[in-house]
Amino acid sequence: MKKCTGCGSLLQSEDPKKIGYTPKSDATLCQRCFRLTHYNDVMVSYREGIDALDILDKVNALDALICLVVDLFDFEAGLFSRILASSKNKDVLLIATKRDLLPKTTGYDKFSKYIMKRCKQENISLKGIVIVEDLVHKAQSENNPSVENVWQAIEELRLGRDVVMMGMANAGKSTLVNALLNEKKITTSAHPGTTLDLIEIEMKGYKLYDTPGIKSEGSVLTYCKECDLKTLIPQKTIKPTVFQLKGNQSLAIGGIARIDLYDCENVSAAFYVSNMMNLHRGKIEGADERWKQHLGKEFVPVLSDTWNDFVKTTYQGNLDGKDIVIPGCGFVCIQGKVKKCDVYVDKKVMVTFREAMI
Ligand SMILES: Nc1nc2c(ncn2[C@@H]2O[C@H](COP(=O)(O)OP(=O)(O)OP(=O)(O)O)[C@@H](O)[C@H]2O)c(=O)[nH]1
Ligand SMILES: [Mg+2]
Repeated sequence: MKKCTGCGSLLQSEDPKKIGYTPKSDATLCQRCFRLTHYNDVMVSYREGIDALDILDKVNALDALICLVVDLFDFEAGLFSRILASSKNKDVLLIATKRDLLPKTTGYDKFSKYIMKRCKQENISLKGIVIVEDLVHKAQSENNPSVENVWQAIEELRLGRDVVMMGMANAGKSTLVNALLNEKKITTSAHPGTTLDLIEIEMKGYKLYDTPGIKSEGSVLTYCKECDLKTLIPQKTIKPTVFQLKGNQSLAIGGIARIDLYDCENVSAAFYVSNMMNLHRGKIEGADERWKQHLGKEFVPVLSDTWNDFVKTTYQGNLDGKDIVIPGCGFVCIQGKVKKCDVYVDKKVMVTFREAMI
């Protein structure tokens, strides 16, 4: 049976509701890939539909160099333990994507050191790191030297084995494979869950695989409305919005996160989120009422417009020089003394705190 060249699913003409459907007997693309590519119409979302264990089993069975593709903007989600558990005993090359979303003033070395440090903390052993430059506007390898760097690292580390790209949904795996091949072969889109099965590409003497992304359990992008993806995902380099804070302050990232900071002494909070997101600043006093009243109206986008669906995570330690990470939505870098921090997000979202990335 033929596979769709865009998403890897088996092509079939029997059931329009199942993956791989195409009404044409000679098609190479399924109807979903065709519509995604030409009209950006997602038809059916697979953000929550892909069986991670099945993908990990298939990858495990390969004798391959693992290229762990991690979105720098959504870095914490990319280090997901299940991926790494499956790649135990395998050689891992980390390829960081979407560097163009973060300020140019932060150099390659700082990002590399950061990645190495975080991986060490998570007991992840890497054979190499490559940071790729903007693959959307510089998709052709001839005007993007970092694509050549990926090839070099692969050639050096492959040691006769196949090569498999894996990572979280939406990390940019298929975009990277297309850039490596210098052709728009595989379907890419802003909707997590675009690639649906392994895609095998015959290279000279070995195979290169693209794989479906693993669902990011605690990420805003897994649960938001399709129409909000374009607001949440930054489209260009982020210019952080910086607030100077004193006393008790409540900050809102759209209707996604409320961050209450207590007893701030000359604190600066830099928001690395999409430039399309509305940020609000107010007093902690009365914040509950404001959220109940404005959630889904002034405070948008939302995962749920019910304040009862929010849960609180408290951070009591020293926040100076730390990032508050809202996976899929961005991070807030705190500098200065804060006594306590309460972060409220939807119960499905997993807030984390880390050493500042930038
Ligand atoms: N800004 C920016 N966006 C990128 C880059 N690379 C990929 N993207 C965007 O990221 C989104 C996801 O890209 P894909 O290549 O489909 O991601 P994937 O990892 O294959 O996703 P799944 O198949 O769902 O696992 C698309 O909207 C791409 O345009 C990059 O270098 N910079
Ligand atoms: Mg893909």
